[in-house]
Formats: sequence, structure tokens, C-alpha cells
Amino acid sequence: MKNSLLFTLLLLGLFSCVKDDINDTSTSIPDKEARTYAGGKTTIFANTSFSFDNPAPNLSSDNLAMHLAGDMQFEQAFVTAPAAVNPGLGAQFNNTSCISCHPKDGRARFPQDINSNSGFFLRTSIPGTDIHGGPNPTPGFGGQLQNHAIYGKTPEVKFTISYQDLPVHFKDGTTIILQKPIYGITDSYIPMPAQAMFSPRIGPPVYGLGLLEAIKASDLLKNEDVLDENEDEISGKANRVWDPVSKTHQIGRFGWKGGAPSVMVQSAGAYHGDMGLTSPLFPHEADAGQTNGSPLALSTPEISQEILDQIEIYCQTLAVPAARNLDDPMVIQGFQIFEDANCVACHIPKHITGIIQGVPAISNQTIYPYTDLLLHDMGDDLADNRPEFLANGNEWQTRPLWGIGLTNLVNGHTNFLHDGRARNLEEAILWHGGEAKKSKEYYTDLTKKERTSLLAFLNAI
Ligand code: HEC
Ligand code: HEC
Ligand SMILES: [Ca+2]
Ligand SMILES: [Ca+2]
Ligand SMILES: [Ca+2]
Repeated sequence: MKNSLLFTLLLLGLFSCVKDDINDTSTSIPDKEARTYAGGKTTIFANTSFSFDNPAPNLSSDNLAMHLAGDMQFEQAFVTAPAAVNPGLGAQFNNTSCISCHPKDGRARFPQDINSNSGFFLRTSIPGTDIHGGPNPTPGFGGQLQNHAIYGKTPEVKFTISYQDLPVHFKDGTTIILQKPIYGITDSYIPMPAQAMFSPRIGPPVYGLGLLEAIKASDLLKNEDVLDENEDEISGKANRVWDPVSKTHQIGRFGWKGGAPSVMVQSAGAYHGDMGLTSPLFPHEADAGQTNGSPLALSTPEISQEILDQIEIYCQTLAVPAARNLDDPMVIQGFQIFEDANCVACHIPKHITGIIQGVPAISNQTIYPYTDLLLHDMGDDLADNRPEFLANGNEWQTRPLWGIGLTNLVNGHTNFLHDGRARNLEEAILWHGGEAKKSKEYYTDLTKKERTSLLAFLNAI
């Protein structure tokens, strides 16, 4: 009895020894603890359908009060003036509230009906630039096409869409058919200039943005390699865009081409272009080209500076969800593939934030957003062929990947990329071309199990 127990114990010991050895050879994810706290001290642990809609847990009481006020503003639906509450919508607009395009502070799904009230719209411009080097507004239409209007007014256009099949072949014989959307316009209120270019965009998630804003410009510029001097075929470039607040050029950090320098400018721009609401930052109605709207500055902007300040703090201080399952062997293998496929060249895992005056919660944080915030040529299939400041028609800004695995739980869909064309994470990878072509090919050469592991890693961060 005694002996056989000893024997069993020995066996067990041996077994666990062997098991430990297996664990040791499969590398664990380095900095696991720090990666779990993807947003530093702003991180929250909440795997629910509201994972994106939480104030950072470390906010000062002043900032929290502003955040909560901004939360309310983010949800306000605007209506035709005059009205007792939230007047001033339009005359032309794409949607009526921030939340309708950033549902639960996450991302909008690709609309079934391209002209429904959705998180989708087309930007527009003609060749050349404006006085600040930005997109040259399309005469009569400005920089964005509004496909809705208040009662009695005319939308600028309606959008059209058709699809082209793009087969992708894997080394193991699997084929996947991507659907390439081809956009157009119809029913324009005046003829569309023939040279007009269009760029499709969908509402991205809005958590963690203050942290991205707080990364020092000098740290971002260190990762630039405009002339590809290290010859890895990857040439990140920061966008430099006009900042109407400081009236200088600044690094572009927000929007799918990095076209906005700050949360403030992006948000005031959204009130203006997406909803037709004037503010101290954009005092003229967006529909300046139309005879049916007033291009004049209103004596009182439709959105006050106070609301802009609240909405800014709100978008700056939404908590980042913690990474999950980093001990799962598949996730660990996926991490290794993420490195080996050189996804990390653009989706740079780690950054350290500088200081944002008045918002200590997002200052001096070690974060894992998985982006370089730089522009990259992503190939012809993904191109919009429309420049935006330094971004050419093939370039897009590397997206942060933190929290991306919670998209389905929060938003009930998995539509990714700048216009929501990818129907799942795998398709998002398969759309990568240009500078990311090698990474894409690394992926299509993997076995099914390895591909699943990489997707498991994306779903865990
Ligand atoms: C009609 C849909 C729509 C509405 C309404 C809308 N947004 Fe957006 N939002 C977008 C799209 C599309 C983008 C990407 C823009 C681009 O690429 O230039 C975006 C980008 C952003 C970003 C930058 C996110 C990032 O990671 O780059 C912020 C911040 C933002 N919106 C805040 C707001 C706020 C605040 C409001 C309300 C005042 C609002 N949005 C209203 C569609 C919308
Ligand atoms: C050359 C730079 C580069 C490389 C390398 C790269 N990416 Fe990307 N990635 C981007 C850019 C730029 C976008 C945004 C493209 C767009 O929206 O059209 C993006 C978008 C994504 C998205 C969708 C994000 C969103 O919010 O919709 C995922 C997922 C993704 N990349 C994963 C990967 C993986 C996995 C790899 C490695 C196999 C990889 N990327 C390699 C630059 C890169
Ligand atoms: Ca208005
Ligand atoms: Ca317009
Ligand atoms: Ca390079």
C-alpha cells in the first residue's frame, strides 16, 4: 500500500514535471501583468456589453463630474430648430447624436441600408489643398457629404454601394472571398463636380483616446521611417494637420487617416460636419454651399464651449478594458505569431504617456494600445484615393487593437477597418496590403490552427 502510494505520488510528480516542462517550452507572454492593464491605471475589468462605456477608475472628482456631464451630452439626440431641447440639427446631417455613430462608445456596424441613419458617411474633396494643406473642399459640398436633411431641406446626396468579389487563397488550399465595396453618389442637389473624390468612413470606438492624445509627439516621431531607411518595406509617417485651436500644424492622431490633432477638434468637427451644429470652434454652418442653409456665423453657436469641454473630457477619459486570457496556450501561441508576422512593426504594443494638463488620470501611464499612430500605405484594394493632409490616397493610420476582441460582445457585430468592410478579424487581416503585404502573406501561409491562435490573441487584447 505504502509503496504503491509512493509510486503514485512519484508518477504524479513526474507527470507534473513533464507538464511544467511543456509550459516552459511554450513561451509565456512577456510583461503579462502590464499588458493586462492595457490602459494603465485607467483600465477596467468588465467583460460585459458595456465594457467600453465606463469612466476611468482613477479620475479626480472634478474630472469625473465633467466626464458624467459629457456622457449625457454624448447621448443627446438633436432636432430641428426651434425646439425647447437640443435644437439646431442640420440643415444637412449624417446622424443626430454622437452615440448613434459610436454605439455604447464602441464602433458602428456597416449599415444594411447605406442611406439609413448610421455611423457611415463619405468625405469629399477635389484635387489640390486648402490654405492649410488639408483637403480641398468640393465646391457646393464642402469636405463631407450629408445624406440627410431636416424637414423641408434637401440632403446633399444619397450614397450608393455595389460590391466586387476579391478571392484570397491560403497556402493550405482554403479560399475566402472578400467583398470590396464600391461607393458612389446619386440624387445630388446640384451636379457633383467631375473631379470630386470620396472617402468612406465608419464610426470607430472612442475609449482610451486621452491616452493616445497624451503620447509625446517626440515618441511618435521616433517610430517614423518615411524613407524606409531600415529597409523592412515599412515606412511609417506621422500626419501633420491643421489645428484650429492652436492655429498651428500638429501631429494628426484621430480619424482613420489621422486627420484630426486632438479629441477636441475631432469632436467639435463631428458636431459640425456629422450633425450640422455650430460651436465656438466651428461657428459657420457646414452647409455653406447650399442656398437653403445659412452660411453666416450665428450670434450664439448651437453648441457652447462648456459642452465642448465636457465632451472632450468624456472621450479622453473612457476606461480601456483589460486584456483577457493571456495565460491561454492558444493566446500565447497567437502572441508569438503576432510578433513573427511583424504585426508589431505597425501595431506597436507599448507606449508611455506624457502629461495632459488638468487630467492626471491619463498622464504618465504605461499603455498597450498596439498602434504607432502613423500612416502606412495599405495597398490599392484598401485605398480611397483621396489625400488628407500628408496622408495620400493609399495611406491609413494604424488602428489601436486594445479591446477589439470585445467588439462582438458590446456592439453585436465584427465589422472592422475604416469603412467597416471586413466582416470579421480574419478579413481585417486579409485586407492588409502595401506595407503590410508581407504580414498578410505570413498569415495566409499559416496552418488553420496557427491562424486560430492569432485570432485568439487579437480576441484577448
Ligand atoms: C454620422 C456618424 C457620426 C457622428 C454623428 C459622430 N461621429 Fe465621431 N466619428 C465618426 C466617424 C466616421 C469617425 C472617423 C472620422 C475620420 O476618419 O475622419 C469618427 C471619429 C471620432 C473620433 C476619433 C476616434 C479615433 O479613434 O480616431 C472621436 C473622438 C469622435 N468621433 C467623437 C464624436 C463625438 C464627440 C460626436 C458627437 C459630438 C461624434 N463623434 C459624432 C462618425 C460619427
Ligand atoms: C504596415 C503596417 C501594418 C502592419 C504590418 C499590420 N497592420 Fe493591421 N492595420 C494597419 C492599418 C493602417 C490599419 C487600418 C486600415 C484601415 O482601416 O483601412 C490596420 C487595421 C488592422 C485591424 C482592424 C482594426 C480596426 O479597428 O478596424 C486589425 C484587426 C489588424 N490591423 C490586425 C493586424 C494583424 C494581425 C497584423 C499582422 C498579421 C497586422 N495588422 C499588420 C497597419 C498595419
Ligand atoms: Ca445647425
Ligand atoms: Ca457637405
Ligand atoms: Ca522601415
